[in-house]
Amino acid sequence: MIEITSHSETTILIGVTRSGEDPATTQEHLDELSFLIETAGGIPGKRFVQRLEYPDPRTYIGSGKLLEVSAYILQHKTDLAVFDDELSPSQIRNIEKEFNCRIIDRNNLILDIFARRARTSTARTQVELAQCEYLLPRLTGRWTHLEKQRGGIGLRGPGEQEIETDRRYLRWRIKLLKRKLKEIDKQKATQRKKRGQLVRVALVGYTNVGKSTIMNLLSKSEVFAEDKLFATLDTTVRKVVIHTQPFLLSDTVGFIRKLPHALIESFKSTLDEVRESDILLHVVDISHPDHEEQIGVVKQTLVEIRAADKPTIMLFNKIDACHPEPKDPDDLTPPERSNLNLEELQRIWIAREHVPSVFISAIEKTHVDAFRDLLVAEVRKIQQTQWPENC
Ligand SMILES: Nc1nc2c(ncn2[C@@H]2O[C@H](COP(=O)(O)OP(=O)(O)OP(=O)(O)O)[C@@H](O)[C@H]2O)c(=O)[nH]1
Ligand SMILES: [Mg+2]
Repeated sequence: MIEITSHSETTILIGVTRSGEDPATTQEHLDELSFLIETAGGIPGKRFVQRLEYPDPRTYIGSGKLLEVSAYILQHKTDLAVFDDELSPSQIRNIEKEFNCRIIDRNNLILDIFARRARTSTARTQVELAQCEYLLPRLTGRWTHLEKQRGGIGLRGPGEQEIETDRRYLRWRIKLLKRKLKEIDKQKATQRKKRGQLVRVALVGYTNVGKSTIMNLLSKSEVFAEDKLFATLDTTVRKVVIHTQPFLLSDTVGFIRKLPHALIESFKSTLDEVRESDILLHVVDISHPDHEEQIGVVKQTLVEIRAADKPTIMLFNKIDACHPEPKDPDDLTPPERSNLNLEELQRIWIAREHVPSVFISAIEKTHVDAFRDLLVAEVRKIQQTQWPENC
C-alpha cells in the first residue's frame, strides 16, 4: 500500500478565521499544520488566512483570495497547497481548476502521515481502510493523471496505482479490509481475555505530549518516542509492577484536533484497549501554548470512542519546558496563555480538574515518585473493588 519517497515538497498553508474566532488561534492551528507538513516530509511555506463568517461552500476561501493565492502559485515554486480543514469533493474540484499545483486538505495530510508511520500489519490495514473510505467519494480526474507522477504527500496509498483509481476496486478493497479487521478484532479480544485479573491502565492524550516516554519510564521498555506527530500508531501493552502491585499499562495512538472520522472508525481495535481499560492516564504537554484546547480535544475524542467516564488521572508533563520563574510583582504584563508560569498553571488546573492531578517531567524525572505513588493508590482502589479476594 505504501510507497514512501524522501522527496521534499514546497507547500503553502491556507486557513480561515471564522467570525468570533481569535486570529491568534488560527495562527496556532497553522503552526500545528506546519508541524504535520514537516512530519509528512514537506517544507511549510507561506501562509494565507482569510477572515470569513464561515468557509465558502464552493471554494473554501472567497474568490478574491483565490485569485491572490493562484497568482502567488504562478510566481513561486509551489508543489502543494494544504488547507487546514476538510474540503468537500466539490470544493476540491473547484479549487483544482484555479490552482496550478496539487491541493490536499488536513484529513488527507493526517492520513498520509498515518500511512507513512504504520509499521504493523494491524496499523497498515486500519490506515488503508481509512484511506479508501476517504478517497471513494473524492475520485476525480486528478487521481488518474497524477498517479503516474512520483509519489508525494497525499499521493501514497490507494491513489497511486491505475487500478486503484477505480471505484469498484475501492469498494471491493474496503469490504476485504473490513473483513480482515473483524478477524484482527476477534484475535485482540481473545488476547485481552487471556490477560487475567489485572487492572488495566491506558495512557491517552494529544499527539507528541510524551505518552511513550512515560510508558518507557514506568515499564523500562523501549517504545518508540520521537519529536514528530504520531510516532505511535499501534498499542503496546506491558505488565508493570510498582511497590509490589502489578497492573497492565498500554500506550496507544495520540489524538489531534479534527481527527478524520474514518480513522477513528478504522482504529477501533487499537482503541478498544482504551475503551476496555479501568483507569485513564490523561497526559498533557503543559508547556504547549495550546494545551487547554488539546485537553478539550482529548476529552471530546474519549466521548466519541465511548471511553469517557472512567477513573482518570491528569498527568501534566514537560514541566521542565514551562516558564519557571514566578512573575516579578512589578511586571504588569497581563497574564496570557503563553506567559503563565508553572505555579500559575498548577493553580488553574488543580482548581479546574476534579480528578487526581500530578505535574512531572518525564525527561528530567521530576516528581516521578509522587506520580508512581498516586498511580499505584488508584490501581489498588480498582483492584480492591473488582477482585477483593486477591488483595
Ligand atoms: N521537554 C520535555 N520533553 C519531553 C518530555 N517527555 C517527552 N518529551 C519529548 O516529547 C516528544 C514526544 O514524546 P513521545 O513520548 O513520543 O510522545 P507521544 O505522546 O508518545 O507521541 P505520539 O506517539 O506521536 O502521539 C519527544 O521528543 C520526547 O523526548 C518532558 O518531560 N520534557
Ligand atoms: Mg507515542
